Amino acid sequence: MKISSVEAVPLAVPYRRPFAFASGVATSADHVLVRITTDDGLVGHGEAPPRPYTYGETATSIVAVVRDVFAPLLVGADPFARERLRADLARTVANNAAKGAVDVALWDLAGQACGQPVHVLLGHAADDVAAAHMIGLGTPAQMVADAVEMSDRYGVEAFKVKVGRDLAHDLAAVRQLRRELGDSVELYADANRGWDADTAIVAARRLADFHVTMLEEPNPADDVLGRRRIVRESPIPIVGDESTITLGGVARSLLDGDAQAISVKVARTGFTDSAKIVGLCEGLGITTVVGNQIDGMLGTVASTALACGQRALARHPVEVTNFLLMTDDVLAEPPVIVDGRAAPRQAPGLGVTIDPDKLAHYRADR
Ligand code: MUC
Ligand code: MG
Repeated sequence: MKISSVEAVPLAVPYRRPFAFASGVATSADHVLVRITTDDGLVGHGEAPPRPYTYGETATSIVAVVRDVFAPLLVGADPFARERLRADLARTVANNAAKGAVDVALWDLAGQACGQPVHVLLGHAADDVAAAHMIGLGTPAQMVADAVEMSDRYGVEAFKVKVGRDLAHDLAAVRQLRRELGDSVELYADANRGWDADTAIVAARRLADFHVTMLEEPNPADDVLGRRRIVRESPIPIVGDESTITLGGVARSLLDGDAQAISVKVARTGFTDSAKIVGLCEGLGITTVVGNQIDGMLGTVASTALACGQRALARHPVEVTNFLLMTDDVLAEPPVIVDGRAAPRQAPGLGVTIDPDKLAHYRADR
């Protein structure tokens, strides 16, 4: 089996409302659909969400690097030779989301070729996982309303609360969330580098008072000594996300004392490097959690497959609900969250079908 074509299709699907966080705001799903076709007619899919505030990529840059740089390396290659292709792609630095989408599409193909779902190929650790919901920045009342809806409608009991602006405002939101949701739900926080080290240390102590379990990216990790000071003084673990986006980056961050847990995202490390990161962390006794890059529906299906494939990831609630912001998508069937849990698809590969009419409607290069 050989790869016969690689496409990168920019999409534009409106959100119900913007999703805000300390480093940016997303107003629509302007993701890039990567489609890899083989000479025997299989089609693998991956989704790259452009996050300029995190990786410097835009939809235009993702389309260009996939079409102009990666496609010539992929066409004619064996899609099972993922390690060779990974090395070929690695000759181009960065472009994390573009590489992640290519890797996801290759695993989708491998699963289809073997007649097995991706989570089974990855190790089939769980039949489903608890879902966690990311609450975007807003007024305390808006943030509580979002969480209550997710709890009442979908049974979600774990929430990652965006923080990282004015501390009094953040603490007011967390206080109200804890009061409305009760003690049994898990709250953890993500500042997306919004604070300086001194503010972050105060914040970590105050968040711990509300039984917040972890704090992600409190300040820029490049503030090297400041970050180490936070890690030393925080009563709750500091999670690396945008400062730990590659296998080597995770290793360096852990050795330098920049983070005590790692957020793993299919959207930037695909299945291949996500599994390598999980293995590295498992060996070191470091917690890994599946994060959400404001994934669309395809990315959500992939994140669920990863979590259900790896034991270390299946243990913690998995961030798989933010596709609900989308008014629609190109997938024929949206992901499903029931009783606070997400299950992987049972069909071979990722088990997704692209609706051709929706693709025609939402493609941004018409
Ligand atoms: C997160 O966990 O930081 C926001 C930007 C991005 O790339 O991912 C999200 C969520
Ligand atoms: Mg984060």
